[in-house]
Amino acid sequence: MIVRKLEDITGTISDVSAENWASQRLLLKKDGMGFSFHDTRIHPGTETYMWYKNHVEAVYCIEGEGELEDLTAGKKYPIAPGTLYALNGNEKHILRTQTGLRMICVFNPPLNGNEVHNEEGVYPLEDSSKMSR
Ligand code: 9YT
Repeated sequence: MIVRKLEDITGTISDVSAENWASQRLLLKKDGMGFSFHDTRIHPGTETYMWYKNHVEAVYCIEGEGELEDLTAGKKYPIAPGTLYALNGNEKHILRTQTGLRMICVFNPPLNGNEVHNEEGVYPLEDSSKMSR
């Protein structure tokens, strides 16, 4: 059995940051569960383009508000606590938030832990740093 707290992974390989978000990865591939499990905070005033071409991902919002745009289907969805979206078709998408978001994310196949800085399929918008915060 694995029992883990956020404080246990602070400052470890499982505590990762990118320009628009920070992700604390509570379960990784090495844990042998078949998925990875992340507590991710999307920073306020950001717009993030993502394309997980090698993974499926389920994302459950627990804090904040935002908007998800499915670029593959051409649809937009409001995101708020209690909303889940599942990328079951490798959809290219954009996540926008003014308030910031806290999301629980599950990836299959599981991440190893160090994908953030060279993560294949994740391409933040080039001008996202110019947005107001
Ligand atoms: C919602 C989302 O996909 N955010 C990007 C971070 C990702 N969840 C990760 O690598 O932890």
